[in-house]
Amino acid sequence: MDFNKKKVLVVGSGKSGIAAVKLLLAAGANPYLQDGNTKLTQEQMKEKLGEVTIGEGQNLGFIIGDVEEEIKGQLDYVVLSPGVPTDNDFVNDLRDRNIPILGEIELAFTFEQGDVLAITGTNGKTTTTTLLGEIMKNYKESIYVVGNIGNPYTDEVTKTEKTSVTVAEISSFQLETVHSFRPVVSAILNVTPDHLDRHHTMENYVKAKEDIARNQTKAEICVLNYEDEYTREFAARCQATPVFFASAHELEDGFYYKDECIFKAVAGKSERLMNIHEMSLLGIHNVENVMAAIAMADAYHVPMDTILDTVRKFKAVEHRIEYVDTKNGVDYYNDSKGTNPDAAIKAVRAMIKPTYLIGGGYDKQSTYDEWIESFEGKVKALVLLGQTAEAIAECAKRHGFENYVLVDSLQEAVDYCSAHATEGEAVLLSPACASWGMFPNYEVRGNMFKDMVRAIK
Ligand code: UMA
Repeated sequence: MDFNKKKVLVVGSGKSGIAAVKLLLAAGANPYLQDGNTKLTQEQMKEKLGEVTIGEGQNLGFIIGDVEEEIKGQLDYVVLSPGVPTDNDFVNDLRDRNIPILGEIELAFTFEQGDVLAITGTNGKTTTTTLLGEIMKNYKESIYVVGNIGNPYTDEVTKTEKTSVTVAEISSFQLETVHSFRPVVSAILNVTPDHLDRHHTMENYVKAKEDIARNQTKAEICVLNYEDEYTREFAARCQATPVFFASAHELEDGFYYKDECIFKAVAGKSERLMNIHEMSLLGIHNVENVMAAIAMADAYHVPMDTILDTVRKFKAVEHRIEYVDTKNGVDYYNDSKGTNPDAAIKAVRAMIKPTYLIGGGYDKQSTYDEWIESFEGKVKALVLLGQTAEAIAECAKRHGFENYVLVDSLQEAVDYCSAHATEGEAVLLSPACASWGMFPNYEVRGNMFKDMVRAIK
């Protein structure tokens, strides 16, 4: 795709939009950076962009709020940031004008020179992507770890070369706007209800996830979770060759977990790879993430010794059931990345001690019943904040869980827990909700939590 001299509207001035504009400028395009947040100023947008080189005859425009008709009429392409809904009136209008609409991932991929290994799924993406990135770094020199993990693909792609490998964490938001994106190895880790405010139906959400493999062929691999009904069924329809991993079934072919060990099976013959106590990650969900990363690296012909050595050395990623500190005999864990009920259930399951659970946040129209049911006597008190606090409290009451308290801020939640939790108990921030509304993202929420915990006397 040639962007030279093309007029391109980049929607959203977050991380992705900023990186996309830089890439487009380097490619000779005339980008407009637009943001729907009318509280922003052009100065702030320029500040976010930092210093950029604008070539002779090249233009860079900044738009806050509505885009003028005249500009819309001249556009060659539109690039959407992942957070921009693809079906709002603004995007529909641009689509009706037959302007090609690409996501930031699609834009980056048109510049990709090497191979791409890509991971999606409702939960486990960041851990699997980080681990696979580490495995690849121990195998090859030029490895780029990009995408939803927090590092825009457009920021890295111009560094890629024929022999490099890009390991990409791809969200359902990002998959809605891919067209030619084609990983040599893909993975769908699991699909449970999430982001239904954006995708509206589970069907749309599943379809977005499946699109990670839409351009793959049988010569390429798609790693799938055998225990998840959506991904198991997808294997039959998948364009790529499916490779399963399973945490509760012994497989004839694929990777599976049995008797605390991970096995690789080929045509019914199993080879034991490792005992899970050799690794430091906790919980069966992490065994699945590890099996997915092993399966992907194996599909890319990385020697098994290199793969397993990396798995053994790998530590949990930040904000994912991350141990913070012990204060007055109480263990504090940060699971700010538990942004949906399924992820939060996994964190509750991984807790061993009676737990004060801090939850609530942005309303993605999730249901909380299964999360509350997973407490099983382990959660001593539920401390709720954010837009969803009351809905979660109602749900808890329906399930007979009455020991909840509503607070106005994260600081108040931490204060409540430190005042009530006693020696031998634990405090877990695992909100089951996104951070948006109260915090810019889950990282900020997690870091604030950690600072507050460290400040406890
Ligand atoms: N905006 C508009 N119009 C809209 C919506 C948003 O102009 O209709 C503007 C906002 O005012 C804001 C900007 O767009 O200025 C934000 O863009 P964005 O929401 O796409 O956020 P980025 O900073 O570009 O970060 C995105 C991902 N964010 C989302 O998908 C919401 C990051 O994933 C990702 O790390 C980053 O690109 C780099 O690829 C975060 C995330 O929360 C971690 N992802 C969700 C999740 O994991 O559940 C999907």
